[in-house]
Amino acid sequence: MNAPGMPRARNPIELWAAAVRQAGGVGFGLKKEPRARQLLGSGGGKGKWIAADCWPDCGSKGFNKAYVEDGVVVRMGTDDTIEDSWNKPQLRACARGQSLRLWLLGADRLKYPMKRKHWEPGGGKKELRGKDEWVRISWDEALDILAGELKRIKQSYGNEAILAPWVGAIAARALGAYGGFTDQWGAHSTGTWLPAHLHTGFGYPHWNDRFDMVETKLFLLWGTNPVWSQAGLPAYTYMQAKRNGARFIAIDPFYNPTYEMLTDEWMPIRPGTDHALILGMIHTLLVEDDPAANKLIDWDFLNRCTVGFDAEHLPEGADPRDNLKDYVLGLNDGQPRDAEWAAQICGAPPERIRWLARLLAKEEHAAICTSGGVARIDNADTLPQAFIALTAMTGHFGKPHSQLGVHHHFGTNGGPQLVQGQNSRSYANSHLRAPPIPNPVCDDMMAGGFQHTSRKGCININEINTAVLNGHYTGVDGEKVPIDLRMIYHAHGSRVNQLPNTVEGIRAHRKVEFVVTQNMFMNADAIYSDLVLPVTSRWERDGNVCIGYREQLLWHSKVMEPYFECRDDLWIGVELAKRLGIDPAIVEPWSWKQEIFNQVADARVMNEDGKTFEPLVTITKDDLAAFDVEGVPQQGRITVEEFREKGIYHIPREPGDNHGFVYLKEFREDPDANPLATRSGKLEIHCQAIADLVNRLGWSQIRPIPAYVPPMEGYEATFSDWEQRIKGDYPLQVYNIHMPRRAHNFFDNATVMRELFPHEYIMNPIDAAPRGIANGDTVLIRSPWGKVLRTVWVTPHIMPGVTILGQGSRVDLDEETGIDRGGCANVLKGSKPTGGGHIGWNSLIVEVEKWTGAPLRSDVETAHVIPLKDAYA
Ligand SMILES: Nc1nc2c(c(=O)[nH]1)N[C@H]1C(S)=C(S)[C@@H](COP(=O)(O)OP(=O)(O)OC[C@H]3O[C@@H](n4cnc5c(=O)[nH]c(N)nc54)[C@H](O)[C@@H]3O)O[C@H]1N2
Ligand SMILES: Nc1nc2c(c(=O)[nH]1)N[C@H]1C(S)=C(S)[C@@H](COP(=O)(O)OP(=O)(O)OC[C@H]3O[C@@H](n4cnc5c(=O)[nH]c(N)nc54)[C@H](O)[C@@H]3O)O[C@H]1N2
Ligand code: SF4
Ligand SMILES: [Mo]
Repeated sequence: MNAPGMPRARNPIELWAAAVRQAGGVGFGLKKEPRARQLLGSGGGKGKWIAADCWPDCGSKGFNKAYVEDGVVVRMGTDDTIEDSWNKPQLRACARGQSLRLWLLGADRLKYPMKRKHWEPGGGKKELRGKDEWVRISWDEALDILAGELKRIKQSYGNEAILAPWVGAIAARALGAYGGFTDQWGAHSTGTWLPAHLHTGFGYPHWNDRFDMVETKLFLLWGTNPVWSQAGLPAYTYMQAKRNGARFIAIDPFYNPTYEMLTDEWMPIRPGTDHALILGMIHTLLVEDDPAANKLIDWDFLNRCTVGFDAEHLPEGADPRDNLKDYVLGLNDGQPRDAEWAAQICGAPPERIRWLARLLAKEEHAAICTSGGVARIDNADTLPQAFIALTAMTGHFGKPHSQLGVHHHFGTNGGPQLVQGQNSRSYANSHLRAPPIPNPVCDDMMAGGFQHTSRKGCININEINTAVLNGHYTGVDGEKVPIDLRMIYHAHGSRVNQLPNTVEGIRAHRKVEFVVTQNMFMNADAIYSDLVLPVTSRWERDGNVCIGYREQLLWHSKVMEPYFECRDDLWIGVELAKRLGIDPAIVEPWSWKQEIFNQVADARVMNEDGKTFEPLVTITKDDLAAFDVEGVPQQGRITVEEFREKGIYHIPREPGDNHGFVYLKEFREDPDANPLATRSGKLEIHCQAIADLVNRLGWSQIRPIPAYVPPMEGYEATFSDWEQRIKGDYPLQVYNIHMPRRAHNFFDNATVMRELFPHEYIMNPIDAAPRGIANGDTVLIRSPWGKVLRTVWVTPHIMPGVTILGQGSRVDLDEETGIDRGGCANVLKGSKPTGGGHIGWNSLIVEVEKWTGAPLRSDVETAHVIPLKDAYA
């Protein structure tokens, strides 16, 4: 599908999709292109190829190599360590990974420690944060300032006054030993799937093995875009299924490049209305099912393996009215959730809804593949239960070639990790595997900090900025908990930019007494700080070990010397500990080099029997001496040197081997002998645990069954009068997808990526024309929360009434007008908590107008417009 009137070269989808096709679908590895031969060639002979890490939070993992000549990285390459085959595919890098050199060595890379010119202890002209000049200082001065402010604030206000949820595992050790800090909880990425994975019995990871999956006959790609947001093997697996004749149907407001590559049909629906669509499908099946004839519903599975579908199968003590069947048929309130009702909300015609329901129910081998994006919606707390109900009633759990798959981060390939090692794919989790140092302020972390049971010293991510500004946050029982935050310590994040309500976030940053950012880049956190600490990238450290997907382990080596005066996070942690009077060995019990060698030694690979594991590497005494580390010799599959030299190990696979996996197979066969970890032991369509969690917090009240609750800022909210269908002040929906040119803030300043993928606001011609907006115009986007300028891409790839502003672009706020010229999605997003404490990024409403002021300059021209001039002059 091409956008009429679109110059091809300016259409990011076309470019991206073309890149995928040329690369054979493997996430933009450039192997088959002439340019790729240059990239993968010998590199000229003088230098050497080094396995070079790529560690953004990109939802995926590609293998990168850097060609280094005289200590300088001159080109990038990817996985050519094996012949490419479906049984054992290369782990190719995507376009972002291949631009890493340009991004990492770009103009906004931090080089020296800096302080804000008008900073003084206690803040000093705090309102100048983000506008002040920068002064280059020594590391000694920088670390003395940091330790001095930590001491002063701890003494005056206590450790709770230190807000440091993103400080990273290393500094967290120092701060933990120093008495702790205030932390955060709540799901960014998974939306409402996280509580669902914990409480409904539908856990994570849950995908079937890829060899199973390619035999699937029907895929509903339901709000997922792995070609952009989980680049690499997921899309490759889908391509194999397509070659096997599978049919693909897209259900999404946006006709994205994954769908361009795979789908036969596109069913546009509005953001945040999937729940209504599912209920309409369930209604269709309930009224059309004939157990004697068409067998649309798998009653056997529903009755044996789930609770909550009908009144006869409820958990003990449940209100008999709380069952999905009666709710959908409208037996209690006279409102059937039929296809007509659903169509009013989601925008798909009723006959299409019924068609889709029948198609899914009749296909023996079907899969619903969806994403966190669909659940990053206000009030979507029971949406996952609706997906579970639909999958269960159509008989697609626990059977070969059938499944419900959510999040493509490690999918589309489920089952036990076949090559086991550290998961340090992204910046957040590279650390020493030493026993953690407890944080005395925040007493209790569950599920990796996403969910809290007592939430002492721990603020929901929606309330971070308001807690700073208003001095309180919501406790576990919905109560107001007072807090007096005086300092913000940033590392491993871009929180000003990536949390809701960036303008409010800037105000919060100007309120506290001290802000420090420890990063590689002058990101928005650094801009609004008093002190900036430049850190080394993973290219400048003693390597990293990391799992790929289920079948690969990667070992990246040091690529270059530390850039200018950049120092490792580990070194900074140690120096900070010394100044705080803490034993530095608490932060660094052993060296990073030793840690990495330990990780290599501990790596395990599954044997052909599909049950036992053996060490991946053989280690000799000579190896220990050569690497100058401690350890014990061991026998494994490959030599240390081979692993280091290649940088990647792939386990051999073939169809029918002992590594296959079908999620919930044993449970389906015998649910009583294989109960799930839920209150009922069954899959919970009726899930009291989720209702309790949400209702206790008090931001909203929900039923234990998947009853539809409109989002606070969803389609319904675009009307001032829903009954009469009269549009309100914000008549359009906007939502934030994860865009190809960057991973959040990562890569966003690589000019080549800016050139390829301009950061445009996406809208349909039907919405643009009456507003006098043409493709390429600059437009002003207004939400109830803020204003953003962007160049517009007018295209039928997005459905009418819905618009897209990709997330991750750095804020560039004009303080006089309050307008953001950077296109930061969070300027449009309010920080209103919802449900179980996730963030509803994809439920937003706006109005758009043509901008009559000076048009925006191109993304490429503005790549490095950052306040650095004073520091480096
Ligand atoms: N390039 C790139 N890749 C990334 C990231 C990045 O920043 N850039 N970030 C990574 C991270 S941390 C995460 S959490 C993941 C996120 O990855 P996902 O959770 O998959 O989210 P997106 O890629 O934003 O959106 C996926 C698809 O969902 C659709 N969609 C959004 N809302 C709705 C809805 O309400 N209903 C329906 N039916 N469809 C909807 C979008 O149009 C899009 O086609 O991406 C990861 N990968
Ligand atoms: N509006 C809107 N906002 C969103 C989303 C959305 O869909 N819409 N998506 C949300 C999601 S899913 C996520 S996961 C978050 C991500 O939000 P963040 O995690 O805050 O964003 P990143 O840009 O990935 O931040 C990572 C930072 O770590 C730095 N870094 C990398 N390596 C190191 C290191 O070794 N040491 C140190 N000290 N720093 C390092 C990088 O330079 C970068 O600045 O954004 C969320 N924000
Ligand atoms: S950005 Fe992600 S998918 Fe792309 S090369 Fe880097 S790790 Fe791989
Ligand atoms: Mo995420």
